[in-house]
Amino acid sequence: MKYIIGIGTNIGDRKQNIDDAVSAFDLVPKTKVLRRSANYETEPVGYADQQDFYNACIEIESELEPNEILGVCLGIEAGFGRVREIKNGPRVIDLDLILAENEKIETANLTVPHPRYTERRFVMIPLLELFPDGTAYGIKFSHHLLGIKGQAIKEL
Ligand code: PH2
Ligand code: MG
Ligand code: MG
Repeated sequence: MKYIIGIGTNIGDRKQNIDDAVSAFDLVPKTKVLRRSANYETEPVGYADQQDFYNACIEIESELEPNEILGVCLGIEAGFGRVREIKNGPRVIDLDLILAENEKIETANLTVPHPRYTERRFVMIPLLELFPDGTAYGIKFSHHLLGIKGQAIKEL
């Protein structure tokens, strides 16, 4: 199955953090990174008083199940030494499972598609780069961009 992972970072060397996260996905068994968006410098959303983020999206292909991919994301985050403090606050790396092809999942630990991705320019713009016609795995998403106010973003 193919997955879209959203990557975000605003602590330390943000470009290096994204590179390291992508390399980490490539080391996961039965998993390969298919495509990677550009990096984007983005205004913080939800909690303003912090450094700008770098964001990107990758498309991976894996034989692992969605809940296993969630575990992979949390494991890589832990490997970066991520500590969870302020909600929406600074983080060395954040790996969010955005799409699992066109599957809909709602369990205690995991909601896919990601419940807020259509409200976030820092996810939608990299996703649109990967899917220029605005449809991913049959899910049309690009029209949601019209509803997003503010959230400055710059391709790097
Ligand atoms: N992640 C958040 C909250 N706010 N803002 C930007 N620009 N980029 C993010 O990745 C981000 C955010 C929660 O995960
Ligand atoms: Mg996030
Ligand atoms: Mg997260």
